[in-house]
Amino acid sequence: MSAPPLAAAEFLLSATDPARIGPCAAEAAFVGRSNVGKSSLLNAVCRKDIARVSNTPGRTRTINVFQVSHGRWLVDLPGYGFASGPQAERDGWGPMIEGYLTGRPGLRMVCALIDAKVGPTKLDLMMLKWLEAADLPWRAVATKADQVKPSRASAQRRDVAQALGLQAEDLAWVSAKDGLGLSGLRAELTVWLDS
Ligand SMILES: Nc1nc2c(ncn2[C@@H]2O[C@H](COP(=O)(O)OP(=O)(O)OP(=O)(O)O)[C@@H](O)[C@H]2O)c(=O)[nH]1
Ligand SMILES: [Mg+2]
Repeated sequence: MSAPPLAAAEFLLSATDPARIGPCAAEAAFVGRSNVGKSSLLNAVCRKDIARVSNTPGRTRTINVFQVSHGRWLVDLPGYGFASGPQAERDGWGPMIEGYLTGRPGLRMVCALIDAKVGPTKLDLMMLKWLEAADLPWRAVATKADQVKPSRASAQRRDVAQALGLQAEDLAWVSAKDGLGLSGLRAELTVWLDS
């Protein structure tokens, strides 16, 4: 049976303790630094405003689960790097996100969001290393691509990909604002949730 469209997604639950989130068949999560556009991207792929968005970094403070169909979830996570400085770097992204990511057997894909214009920060690179070490599948997604001048876009995509050790075509290049790249990402999400 093929999965229903992502537009069927509805808010299911919020949690701060990942151990209290029950099992599911398949889920895909959005991670990235505060303000990179995780909640906006979730809304954009679902074509509805279900996740809360804000100009202020640190908007999403809990693990927020959206159900596409029974047991098939999209998960919006709090951002990292909000409190900057050496302490924050040592702390990584904290027990909540780490606990979630390591405790989900149904986690099919981690969409790792990177700002298309800024490129990967030190914390972004640490996060990817961590995902690799934890043996979790991840997909690099460059957000806010509308903020890169069209004349710079292909060079910037190549540079950001290179900084991540990827080829340009292995870096999804999306904008929640103008819809760039969303249909491809929707198709991927549907496949992951269907598996
Ligand atoms: N230009 C542009 N702005 C965007 C895009 N996506 C998100 N934004 C803006 O970026 C800001 C942060 O967006 P959020 O979706 O709340 O970011 P987040 O990663 O969920 O942030 P936290 O929940 O704090 O971790 C908001 O002001 C959004 O309007 C995009 O594709 N293009
Ligand atoms: Mg958010």
